[in-house]
Amino acid sequence: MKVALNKKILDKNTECAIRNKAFFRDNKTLCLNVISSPGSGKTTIISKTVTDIGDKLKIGVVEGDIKTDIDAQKVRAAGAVAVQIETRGACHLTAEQVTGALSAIGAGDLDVVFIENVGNLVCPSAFDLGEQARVVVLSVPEGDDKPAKYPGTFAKADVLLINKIDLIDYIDFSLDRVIADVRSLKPKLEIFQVSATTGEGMQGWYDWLQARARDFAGQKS
Ligand SMILES: Nc1nc2c(ncn2[C@@H]2O[C@H](COP(=O)(O)OP(=O)(O)O)[C@@H](O)[C@H]2O)c(=O)[nH]1
Ligand SMILES: [Mg+2]
Repeated sequence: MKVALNKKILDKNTECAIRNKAFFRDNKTLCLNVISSPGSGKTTIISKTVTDIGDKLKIGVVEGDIKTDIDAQKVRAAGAVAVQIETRGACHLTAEQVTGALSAIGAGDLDVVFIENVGNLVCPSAFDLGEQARVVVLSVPEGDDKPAKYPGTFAKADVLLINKIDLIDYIDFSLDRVIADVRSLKPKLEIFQVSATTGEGMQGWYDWLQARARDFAGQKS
């Protein structure tokens, strides 16, 4: 006899991600999962965001790295409350690790939590952490072929920050190609061209972030 099982059997990460998402929803805390190659500028973007609009949004950061708390120290220096997760070799964060980090930053009292994932364009995209949106960073020196080579990560993004735009005149990088490639993967992707070091283009990102945080908080009241 065959028995039809309509209930999807969830893996442990998905179960934790669902719980995290409910936590963020109940507390009106917008959670963003930030994914990119190492060195594209995740920490610099988060730090600059905290410096520039930390008076308008209460921001916390969950940092993921294989080793060290260097990035947690950097974002704390910018004024954010932060906790570091050392994955000790793992190439991505898990939803369970994020659950364990939330009380350390008092996430329930924050407007925005950034999760800076372990740097790479492969593994993090396969693991839901319970975030409301994914922010993928691609920096100009990495080359314009990355969306074509790593489509899975870009197809799941909600926002693309093309960082280090200050270097565009010095590097062979076609913005047109990147934009066409990512739009073919995700037509509604929000794209901002920014420089986290000069501040160029950052206002558009801040406007998006503040509007999204406001809408998210409003939806649940
Ligand atoms: N020229 C330039 N350098 C940047 C920019 N953003 C970050 N960097 C530099 O890129 C390096 C890596 O940045 P980091 O934020 O640590 O990258 P992460 O590994 O993605 O967190 C650092 O030396 C930053 O100063 C930018 O917009 N322009
Ligand atoms: Mg970093």
